[in-house]
Amino acid sequence: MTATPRTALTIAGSDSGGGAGIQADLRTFFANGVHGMVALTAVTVQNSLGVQGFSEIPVDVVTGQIKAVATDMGVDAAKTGMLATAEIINAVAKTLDEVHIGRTGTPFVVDPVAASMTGHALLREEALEAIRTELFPRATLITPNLDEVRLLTGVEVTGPATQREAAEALLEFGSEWVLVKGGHLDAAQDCVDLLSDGESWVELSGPRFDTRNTHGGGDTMASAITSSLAKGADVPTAVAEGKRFIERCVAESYPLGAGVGPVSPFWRLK
Ligand code: PXL
Repeated sequence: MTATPRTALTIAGSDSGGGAGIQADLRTFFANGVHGMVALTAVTVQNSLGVQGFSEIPVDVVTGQIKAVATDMGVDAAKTGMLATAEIINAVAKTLDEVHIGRTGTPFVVDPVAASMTGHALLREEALEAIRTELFPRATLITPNLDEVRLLTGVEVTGPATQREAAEALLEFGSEWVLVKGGHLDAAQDCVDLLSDGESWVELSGPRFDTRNTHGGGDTMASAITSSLAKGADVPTAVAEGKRFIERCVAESYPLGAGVGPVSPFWRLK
């Protein structure tokens, strides 16, 4: 018999194109040697050119999936991606408490997915408030990109000072840690992410790669961090490992379809 690997749960939507959403999460968990499990929240219709629409999963089916895996198989770390509606967010938050995911329990990463890279909304507008009030206070770590920072706080990040201001504003919502990702900043600069729990401040700097194929990048980074947390890393270590992982995935991204191709964890398997 083989030893059972650590487990990670993604609560997120499906990308029919296979590059983002649960597909990105599962391939990242797999590449990191973690057994991935899913609570599907929505099914998007999309390809490399963008999202054509989506349909959400009934709320009791979303929460049922979480309870089913948590009560039997056990969850070493969990993350959320696309959650679609306030109704799903509220029900997920309540269920996470029941199975002791988040807060002082199992490490819990919230990637506050609001829109696809091409600008298609993946979250109904009134759901933003539920992310702030229901999910952030339960989160070990939240991982917004700069568009999500603007939506959530109104802060327009243009450099180190506003990046810190954004992190402080986000921590007010009650997560333990925040990672303000700088990937969408000035294209001429290195890619600098800022991690903080309000006391320690860590700048993570890395190269920026010249590619248009970055579909699924945010999901892949959050899943890589979740994989490390599932294996017992502390948050600063998990984020540093996630950053190194996503850099390679962006460096080895590939074209697929006429639009934006996916980042890729295949290098890990070579
Ligand atoms: O990358 C954000 C994202 C998350 N989840 C789903 C998506 C996307 C982007 O398109 O489709 C299902």
